[in-house]
Amino acid sequence: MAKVLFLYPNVNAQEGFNHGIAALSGNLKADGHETRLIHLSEALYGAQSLDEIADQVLAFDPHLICFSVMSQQYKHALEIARYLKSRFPYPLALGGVHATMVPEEVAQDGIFDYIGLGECDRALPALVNALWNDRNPSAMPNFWVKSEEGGYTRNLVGPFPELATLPPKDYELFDLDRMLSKMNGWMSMITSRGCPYRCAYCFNHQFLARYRKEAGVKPAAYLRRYPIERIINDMERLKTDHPAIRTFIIDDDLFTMDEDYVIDFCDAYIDRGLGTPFVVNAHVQSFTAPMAAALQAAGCKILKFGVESGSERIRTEVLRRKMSNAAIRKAFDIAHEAGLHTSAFIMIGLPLEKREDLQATIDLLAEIQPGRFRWAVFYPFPGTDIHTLCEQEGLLDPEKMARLDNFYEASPLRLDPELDLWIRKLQRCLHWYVNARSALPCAPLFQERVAKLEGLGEEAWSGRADNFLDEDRRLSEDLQARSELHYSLRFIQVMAVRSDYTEDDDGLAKPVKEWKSKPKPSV
Ligand code: B12
Repeated sequence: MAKVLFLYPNVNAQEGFNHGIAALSGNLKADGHETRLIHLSEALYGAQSLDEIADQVLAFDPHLICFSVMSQQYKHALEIARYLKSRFPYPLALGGVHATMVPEEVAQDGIFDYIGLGECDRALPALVNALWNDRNPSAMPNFWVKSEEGGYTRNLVGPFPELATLPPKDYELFDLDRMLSKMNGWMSMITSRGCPYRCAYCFNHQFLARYRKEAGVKPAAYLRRYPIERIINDMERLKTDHPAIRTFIIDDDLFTMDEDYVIDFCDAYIDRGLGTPFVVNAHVQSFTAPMAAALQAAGCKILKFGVESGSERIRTEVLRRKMSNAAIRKAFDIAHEAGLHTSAFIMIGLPLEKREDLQATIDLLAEIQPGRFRWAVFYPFPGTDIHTLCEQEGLLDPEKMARLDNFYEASPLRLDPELDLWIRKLQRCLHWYVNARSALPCAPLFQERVAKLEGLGEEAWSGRADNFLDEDRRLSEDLQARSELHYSLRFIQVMAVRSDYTEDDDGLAKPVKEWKSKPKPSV
């Protein structure tokens, strides 16, 4: 049968598992095909040159090479694909979120023979079967197929796959033990697909719009779950085969959509004696006390909420994320009363955001006191409504956008220089501002520090920025010694954790040792 090679450019990004590839590989294997993976991750395997990649490709001698990409990794995929094309005759396919959001841009580059749109669980095996049996692949659903003349036949997407009918995921295509040792034993799981919200910065509104238009899918059909039994079986087997698993991170867009489901899942988790701590994503609008109690009883270690901004105006008008500050407070209170450790996701540098909006974000964090908060500098993904808004407002700076392949460093938008400088300061020190505005006894100390930060101009700040990690660690150690509650940077450079949170065998939340901000090209 056919040999299919997956290439995952997981470059200068959070390293880890890819559920799309695992699902596709499982589907191909169910049809009898052979699969292999080249996982490009400088964090996991070190940088690999184009020639090293080409050698591995040649050694497998595949019938089809499948790239899976998100937007910020597309440029890496393109570079590798161009190189492979210059050396080998293997047909190239590209899929993943980026291909679905902006297939026109991918088609314009003209490198890929097949552009996969949407969920290709059954569409990819259908394509491979056609290629293997020498059938004409040009009418394959979900694929834009390159013709001999260079244009593309643009086929429509088919209906969403039904999750319960899909073959098992091929978890073992990845080197899980290597990943687990690098990621402190965290194993990613997905229990559902789809989201009921249509936030302007997320891919979901566009993704569903294509399915509505091309396949006549109703919005309700977008939300699908794997049977609980199947997920629990997967978790059990993974734990047996990989004793290094210490935490399951349930990466669904939204795990807490439905109270009955959450309770049933938690009951099954307890009944089967899984016992491994787990982490879930929640939404303040649909979070309830019975959910909190069930999650707490089953061993939920972190409950993550998207807060994004403390400004109701920004959330409503720019992000299309309608929820009141009162709803946010209530959800965090419910979680804290149940004894859950909470996390708030935050974005800074949003389009049309003013100084007072950023101040509202700081104030809301100081007030709700999440267990931790994690922030990103806003990056507009192509194909989203917020990308269009940025374009209309003249905020897009193509040069900055092309340079950045992460959202840790700086804003890719054209911003007022004073605001831009403040955003760069907040990118490193957001938690100092939150400490300063909180009701914690450490507040006056941080107010003093923040006042000094505020006085720094462009040059003085750039001299200081890289030393901030050490400064933060030293200050945190002093405060810890005095048992003064505060937020400090832990685990990664864009996450602040309350100092009374403990984790791991040594009982400590790990301080951050280095900035992960410089691009480390792997190709
Ligand atoms: C879990 C998750 C992660 C996990 C695991 C990543 C993974 N790929 O599985 C981790 C934490 C590692 C992660 C990291 C990142 N993520 Co993430 N992540 C998600 C999340 C919540 C679920 C992904 C998922 O498993 N979906 C289910 C699977 C089955 O779908 P899928 O992967 O898209 O695959 C299907 C199709 O795309 C297609 N397909 C996929 N590959 C291919 C290849 C071919 C050839 C074909 C034909 C088809 C095809 O078929 C698959 C099966 O149906 C999504 C949101 C979402 N709901 O998709 C965000 C999302 C994908 N992530 C996003 C981002 C931005 C990131 C990061 C950049 C964040 C960071 N700070 O570094 C990194 C980038 C990692 C990288 N690529 O190197 C954005 C991407 C936006 C964009 N336009 O690029 C998303 C869409 C969230 C959002 N808000 O919009 N992420």
